[in-house]
Amino acid sequence: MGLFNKIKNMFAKDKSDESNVVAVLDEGEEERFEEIVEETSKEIDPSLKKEYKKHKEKVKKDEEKELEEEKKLQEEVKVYEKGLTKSREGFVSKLANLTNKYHKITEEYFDELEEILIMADIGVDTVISFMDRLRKRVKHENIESTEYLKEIIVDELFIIYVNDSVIVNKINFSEKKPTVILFVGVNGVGKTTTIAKLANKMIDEGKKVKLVAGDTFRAGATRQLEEWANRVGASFFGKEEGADPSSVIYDGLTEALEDDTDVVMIDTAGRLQNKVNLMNELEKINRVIGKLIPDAPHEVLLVIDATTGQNGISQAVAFKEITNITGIVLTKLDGTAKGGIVLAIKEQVGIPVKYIGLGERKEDLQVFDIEKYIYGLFKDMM
Ligand SMILES: Nc1nc2c(ncn2[C@@H]2O[C@H](COP(=O)(O)OP(=O)(O)OP(=O)(O)O)[C@@H](O)[C@H]2O)c(=O)[nH]1
Ligand SMILES: [Mg+2]
Repeated sequence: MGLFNKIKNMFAKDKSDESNVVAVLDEGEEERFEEIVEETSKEIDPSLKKEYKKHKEKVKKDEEKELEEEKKLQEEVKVYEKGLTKSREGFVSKLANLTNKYHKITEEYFDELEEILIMADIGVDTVISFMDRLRKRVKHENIESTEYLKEIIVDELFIIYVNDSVIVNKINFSEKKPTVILFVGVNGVGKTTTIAKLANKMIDEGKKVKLVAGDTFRAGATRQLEEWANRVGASFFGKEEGADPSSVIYDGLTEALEDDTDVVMIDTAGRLQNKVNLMNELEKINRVIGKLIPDAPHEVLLVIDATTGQNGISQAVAFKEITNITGIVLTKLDGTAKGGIVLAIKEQVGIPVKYIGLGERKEDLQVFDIEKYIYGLFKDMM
């Protein structure tokens, strides 16, 4: 079974199928079954009866847990579906039209397909190597119909992303408290809101989170972070505007070491007009963090705004040169039809996308999951 069908089966479950799985016995049958158990158990050992009851309770609990997890999964899939609406409408509907227009694969078909992929911001180099692979497969597998090729396209897009690598989208939590996460990125990409959303997620998981206002540059930045901390129930550390970011971070981490914080998230200023300055500043910040907690920061997350397209990719390349980025948060995917940027980042930057922002609500920040992403993108084609 191809990937296309696998993903389709994972998320596009027919609800009536689901209820069939849960209710193996219909109501009448279940009652009769209970009666039989009751009758037979009169003659058997009461401890067995107890055992049976225990077993039944466990089955019920497991079923409830499973339903709960299924519900959570469906909710997450919905966030992907909704957040990728623009991309789906822009890119996938074009792909569907192309399939309708050309029933057979021709050079014109390939040309138009290439154009659609480039428009989706998958990145020119990525598209060229993708088209190469596609042409080869069409030749080797003797594919003639564009309808079938649609499935191969989804397969190949997935391959671009996975591409022999192990996909690490998990946060690297430190065994010793606290885990330190540094957020970097240019102005306005969504660093502060991402911190708030991620803090909210971790607090929900029962972690004690502290937000540290390392952006002392922009007026109001410290207060904005403090407000978010209050709103999501995180603790906060900050100083006055214009203070040395490294000193804020040093004192914030000292406090975190004393008050049993699980996760420290550090906001930074994103001005990049001077690369050398930014590099020196980030170096100093890393040094200060390392002085207090030798293996920290445990994550350096670069936030980029998906609506800026290739410009965002250039930012990622620039940041990668000046500091050790461990993951990317791609925000505002809901605001662009160019959702293909996720694939371009993988191929052109080589840093895993760990989270994506699919809207402004706090639950719209999602762990990046390639299968849900592909489903959200291609759902109408499946
Ligand atoms: N639609 C949408 N909007 C988002 C998303 N993430 C962030 N935003 C919005 O982007 C705007 C900028 O967010 P901030 O978090 O202030 O960005 P920042 O990088 O901290 O900005 P500076 O502190 O000025 O450098 C806000 O209006 C956010 O609500 C997202 O995933 N989707
Ligand atoms: Mg900010």
